[in-house]
Amino acid sequence: MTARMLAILCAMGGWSAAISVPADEYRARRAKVQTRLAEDHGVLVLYGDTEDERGNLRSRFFQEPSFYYLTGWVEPGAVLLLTEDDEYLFLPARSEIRDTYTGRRAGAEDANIKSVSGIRTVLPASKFEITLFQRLESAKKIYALLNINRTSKLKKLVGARPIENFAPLVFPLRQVKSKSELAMIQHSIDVSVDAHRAAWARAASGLFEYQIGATMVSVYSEAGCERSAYPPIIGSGPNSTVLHYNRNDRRMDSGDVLLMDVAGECSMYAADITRTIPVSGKFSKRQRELYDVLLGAQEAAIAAVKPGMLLAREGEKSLFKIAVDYLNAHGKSLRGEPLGKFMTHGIGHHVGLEVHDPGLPQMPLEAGNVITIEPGIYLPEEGIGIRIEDMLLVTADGARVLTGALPKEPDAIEKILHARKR
Ligand SMILES: [Mn+2]
Repeated sequence: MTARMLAILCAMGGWSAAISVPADEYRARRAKVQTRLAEDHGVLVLYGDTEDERGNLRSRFFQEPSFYYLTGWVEPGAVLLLTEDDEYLFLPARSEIRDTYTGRRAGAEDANIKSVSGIRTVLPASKFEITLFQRLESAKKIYALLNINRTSKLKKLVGARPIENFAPLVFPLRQVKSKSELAMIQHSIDVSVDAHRAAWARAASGLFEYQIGATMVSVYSEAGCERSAYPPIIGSGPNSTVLHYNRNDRRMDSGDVLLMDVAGECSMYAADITRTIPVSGKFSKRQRELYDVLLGAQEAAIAAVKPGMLLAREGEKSLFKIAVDYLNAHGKSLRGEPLGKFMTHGIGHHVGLEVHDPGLPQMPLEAGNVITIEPGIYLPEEGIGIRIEDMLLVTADGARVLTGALPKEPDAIEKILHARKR
């Protein structure tokens, strides 16, 4: 879906219908987990986040991603209990005082709670313990996401019974994106591309990095996205060489490159996009030379993406190695060193409900994965850092670039910068 189609749908009031995961899909995800639970007579206890954990004063409440993946439930304090043949959602008791602060929250006693939640049995949180113990009578295993706070809470309840990590069951499911997830990811990408274009239109010497940040965040906020997928990284000149620079408080100079690693999270799904442009509108000879090498490395890695390849640093299937080999074979530092060692981070990661979605680098890619390919070279001595980051959908026999609407060829970038009204 294009940004324009989406804007039309929004104007028609069709937003939530166009961009959401159907209730059936959440049920199907739980059913997949239940198949696994049936195999080893397991019970899953999944705690949603509470407001104490995530809802501090600086951020609104956001649901724990795997909990959200299986339920779509966005209110705090819920617990999911899944057995091979049953499902329960436990909700905190409603409180009128709390509701005056937060607005009315759902409660287990609500008449429509089954259809609102899509879960077969919804009970008040006070029924959690007794229900868990009933279901544990015939169970052999307890699965939970291992997290210090939540695991200790559960351990107190179940005593000596061992708790198994749920992550290896749910993470592989989350790694393969559905059609509806891909539509939501594409929407996050489209509005983030718009944010980059707005930044390009504004970038100029004399401006502070945070002003570029303000412009970018406002674009995806205007589009209804709930937050940045990660703190915007806007590094000019020497700051472009700092990988997770996010103070964004330097005034830009005309000879700088400007590295922008910025994207929104919309309807819970993240984007992750980096481009590097010349503040003046034209790359210097050296900047252009390095940019061309890095783009070549990125294109070599992208061309190699297909099921079976790895994000890992080692091995013959390593996409990282393809990029580094290319860097080593092209261009040099001022001291004559090959450029590979200046790529000081990994080649990419999975993206989804989290910007760094679950996925171990040594796990072979499979169709349906959404990943980044983001080589970078960072030369502090020259004050030049360049990263180009695209998002890709791994397909049956290759990959499709999802962020292709944002140019990365240096001529195309310069042309757009040149056309700015000044
Ligand atoms: Mn990234």
